[in-house]
Amino acid sequence: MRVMVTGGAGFIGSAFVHRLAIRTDLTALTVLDKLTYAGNLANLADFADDPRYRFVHGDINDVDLVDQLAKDADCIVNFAAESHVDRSIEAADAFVTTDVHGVFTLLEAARRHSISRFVQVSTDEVYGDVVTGSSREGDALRPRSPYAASKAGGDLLALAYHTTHGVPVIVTRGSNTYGPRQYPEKVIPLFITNAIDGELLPLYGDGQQVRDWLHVDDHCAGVEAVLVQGSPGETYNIAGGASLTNLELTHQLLRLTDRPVSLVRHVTDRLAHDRRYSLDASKLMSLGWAPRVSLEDGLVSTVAWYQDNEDWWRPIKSGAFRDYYRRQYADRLAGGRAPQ
Ligand code: NAD
Ligand code: TDX
Repeated sequence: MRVMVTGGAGFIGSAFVHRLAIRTDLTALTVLDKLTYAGNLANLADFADDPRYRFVHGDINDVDLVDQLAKDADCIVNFAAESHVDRSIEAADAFVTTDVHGVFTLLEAARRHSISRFVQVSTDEVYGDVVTGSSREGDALRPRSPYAASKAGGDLLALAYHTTHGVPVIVTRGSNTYGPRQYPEKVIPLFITNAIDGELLPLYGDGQQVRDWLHVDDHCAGVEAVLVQGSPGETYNIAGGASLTNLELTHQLLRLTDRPVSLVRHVTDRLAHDRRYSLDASKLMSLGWAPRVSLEDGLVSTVAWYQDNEDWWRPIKSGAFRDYYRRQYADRLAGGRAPQ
C-alpha cells in the first residue's frame, strides 16, 4: 500500500504516520505538508532513515505538485487544514483556501489518478451546537464558525466527488482530540503548559461548554479502520465518549499539574461559542473500532508528556506563538474574573 498523508507534520497527522509505519503492507509513505505555524518536522524525526518514507514540503493547493505525488499513491489521507477556531474568527481566508480549495485540488488529482481510497479527515464541529442527544452521520450540517463552515465545505465537496465522479471518498468526523505534540493554542496543551509555568488559565465564558474528548491514538485508529475497512461514499464519526465541561476539564488539569484553582480566569467568551458537541460513533464501532484510552489515563500521560518534553513546546511558546497569545489574551486576561 502506497499512502500519501497530507498535513502529516501536524498533531494528528504525525501520530497517524507513526501508526501507519508499523503496518507490514505499507510500501511507501509520502508526507506532503506546507509547514505552517502548526507543522513541525520534529514530529516526524523518527522516520528520517525509513526507506519507505519521503517528506515533501509543499501546499495541497499546488496542482502540479499534488498531481505528481498522487501518481505514485494508492491512497490519500488528508489531515491538512487550518484547524483553530479562534484563528478562523480573527481571519478566515486561509481556512477557505486550505480547508475547501485545498480539498478540491486533492480530489481532482485523486480523480485523474484512480486513487483507491481518499480519506477526508473532518470534525464534529460541522454539526454545530448539539443541545441534546448525539450527532449521527446523516444529520444536517449546521457549522457556526468559519473553521467549521470551511471543514463542512471540504466534506461536502469530497462526498460530491464520490457521487459525481466515483472518487472513493470516505469522510471521518472526529471529536475534540488531545495527546502529545498538540500545538499549544488548543485548550489542553495551552492549559497544561500555562499551569507548568504557574500562569493564568483563560477559561472562556462560564466554562460550562461541553466537549467530547478523544485521545489522538484512538482518533488515528479510527482513521486507519475506515482506510482499510470503510465503504466509499460513507461518513464515520469518531468519538472518545468522554464528555465533560471545560471547567471540569480545567480542574482535572490543575490537579494533575498540582496547581491551585486560583490560576483560573473566566475571560470574554469566544464569538458564537458552541455550547456542546456530542457524537454517536456506533457506525464506526460496527467495524470493530472502540476508543481504548480513558480520559483519566489519557490526561495523565499527556500532562507527563508536556512535563517531559519542554524542548518541544518552549521554543513554540517563546517564539511566534507569543504574539498570537498577546493578541488573543492580553485584554481578556486583564478583564478576567477569578473563580468565586
Ligand atoms: P494541526 O493544525 O496540528 O496540523 C495541520 C497540519 O496541516 C500542519 O502540519 C500544517 O502545516 C498542515 N497544513 C496546513 N495547511 C496546509 C496546506 N495548505 N498544504 C499542506 N499542508 C498544510 O491540525 P490537527 O489538530 O492535527 O488536525 C488535523 C486534521 O484533523 C484537520 O483536518 C482537523 O480539521 C481535523 N480534526 C482535528 C481535531 C482536533 O481536535 N485537533 C478534531 C477533529 C478533527
Ligand atoms: O484559551 C482557551 N480557553 C477556553 O476556554 C481555549 C483555546 C479554548 N477554550 C475552550 C473553547 C472550547 O469550548 O475550550 C474548548 C476547546 O477549545 P479548542 O481547544 O480551541 O478546541 P475546539 O474549538 O473545541 O476545536 C477543536 O476540536 C475540534 C480543534 O481545534 C478542531 O480542530 C477540531 O475540529
